[in-house]
Amino acid sequence: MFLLLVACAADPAAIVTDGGSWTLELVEDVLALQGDAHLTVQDADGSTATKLAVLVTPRMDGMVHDDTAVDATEEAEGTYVVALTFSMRGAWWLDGTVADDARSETFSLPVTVE
Ligand SMILES: [Cu+2]
Repeated sequence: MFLLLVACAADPAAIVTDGGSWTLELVEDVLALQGDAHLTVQDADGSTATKLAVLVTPRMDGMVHDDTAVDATEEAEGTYVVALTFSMRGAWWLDGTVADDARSETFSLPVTVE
């Protein structure tokens, strides 16, 4: 009998904000030390989520870097772009908040910086 091992694709999983209102996905497979990250955001019903305030703070497990929160801007409907600078390569998290007029929810999205 064959055991088929399927490698995990680099395609990052979609992340749901802690209140369940929005689903975020990173467009890029990996991020550069400096550059734009694009996040697509959907409502709970799967429709494009527009006019949100999205704030992103890079974080690395077990390390202290001088990382500050950066506002994302809506580049296209439901796609938010944020200019990030990472101080080293490796496994990072994009911690952040998504908010509309009624609520604010948090997320943590794993990313690889090369
Ligand atoms: Cu580090």
